[in-house]
Amino acid sequence: MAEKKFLWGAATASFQIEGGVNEGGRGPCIWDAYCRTPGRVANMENGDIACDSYHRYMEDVKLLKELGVDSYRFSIAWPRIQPNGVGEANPEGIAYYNKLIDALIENGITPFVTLYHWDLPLDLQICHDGWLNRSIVDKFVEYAKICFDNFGDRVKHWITFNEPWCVSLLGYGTGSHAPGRKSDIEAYQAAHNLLLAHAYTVKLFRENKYDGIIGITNNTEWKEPMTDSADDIEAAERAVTFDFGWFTDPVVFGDYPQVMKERVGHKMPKFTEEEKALLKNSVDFIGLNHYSTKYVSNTPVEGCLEKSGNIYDDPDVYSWIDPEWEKTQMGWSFVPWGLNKLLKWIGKRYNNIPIYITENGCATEGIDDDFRCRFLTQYIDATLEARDKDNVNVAGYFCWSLLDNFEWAYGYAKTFGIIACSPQNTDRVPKKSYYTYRDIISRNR
Ligand code: GBH
Repeated sequence: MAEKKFLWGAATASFQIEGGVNEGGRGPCIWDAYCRTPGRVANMENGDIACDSYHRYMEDVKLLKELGVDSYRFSIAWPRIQPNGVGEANPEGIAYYNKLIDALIENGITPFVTLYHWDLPLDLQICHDGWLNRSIVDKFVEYAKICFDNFGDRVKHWITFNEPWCVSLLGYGTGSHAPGRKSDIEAYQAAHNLLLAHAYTVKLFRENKYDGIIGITNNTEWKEPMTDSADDIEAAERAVTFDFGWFTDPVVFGDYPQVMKERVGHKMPKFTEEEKALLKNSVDFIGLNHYSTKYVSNTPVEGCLEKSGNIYDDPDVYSWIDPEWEKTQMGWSFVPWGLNKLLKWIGKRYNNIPIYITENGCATEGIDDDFRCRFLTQYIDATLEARDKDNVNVAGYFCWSLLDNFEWAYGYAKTFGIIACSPQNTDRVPKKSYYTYRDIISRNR
């Protein structure tokens, strides 16, 4: 099933770019409500306008074409398809994505579609407890079926979930993302239902014989052992396993990682034998979102980060950030070799399964974004080295992001785009890195 051609791409997500929140019959989502809750999002910014891609999507397609990408990763807003999360498909929502998909294909760009990038229909949260309620599994499968039936003739690359780690841990564990809950139990419960929704969606996809490939996108930093002591090596392994293995072991091996069951199993729901069988090998590829690296040790070291006092501490490790490392606008460290090591780790643990880097990039200021030019160049070098020297099965690379957009709790202050854009001025202005990325693509093709 895996394709041979390396896909060069750029990525976005519906809530972060579309705007038009009250148009085309779209219902409200949990982020619309979260943005209106004081103290949640910087400057109380919201997604009402964002990049206005709901109206200006043809400009996005044109810029993608000039960039020379093979593929565009975008997400479908569930509340455009089913305004309340259940029932008949909304024809205007279907029409919007039909137009986008057709425009991409006419321009030779492969659509790579995420079904869920965090914009849960609000009604499902308020009246049904969102990802905490097992009933969401069937609801998600119904939504996915509408998408497969309407777009599957042209879309051959599907991602069920973007970063279920963020949905669970940030949404239900620490509360820094919508719906803003703070409970370990809820985070593990949400994770469980996300994984089951993934498994039943893939079951449907395969049983109904839709044409194409389907996977999940998971995120993690690389965790480098602080020293070569056995304890630190194990701590680093444990940290990556808690982040990435939490959602990747189940979809490849059929269950949560052993180390999680041993340490936090009392807080986690368990899969039945039937669910395990369904989860096992429920991906054709793994999507990886990767941004940064930290050192990890088993015992505290001078200058290490404070513990968080919440679910973040569950891996029971200490993190240390090298002060010498360059930092992005988010404060995240620029460490390209971390991606190289992570790709090798994933390839080894998951039997050389195909990997798409579905997001990589950085926040930095300005149009003359030399920092981003270096960032992309070096992270792409690290990617191609893993593929060519270490035979890791990397099948594509998507830059995050095509546009400056709504950066969740940070609002519009953090800019990840290779093209400038803001709600105040939605004209698109390519940055220096847009041209650098264009050159990288044309050179490596
Ligand atoms: C992705 O999430 C999202 O998919 C995307 O929508 C978003 O715009 C993009 O990244 C940029 O943020 O605070 O040093 O401990 C990012 C997932 C998870 C990456 C937490 C950073 C913690 C770094 N993030 N991780 S740190």
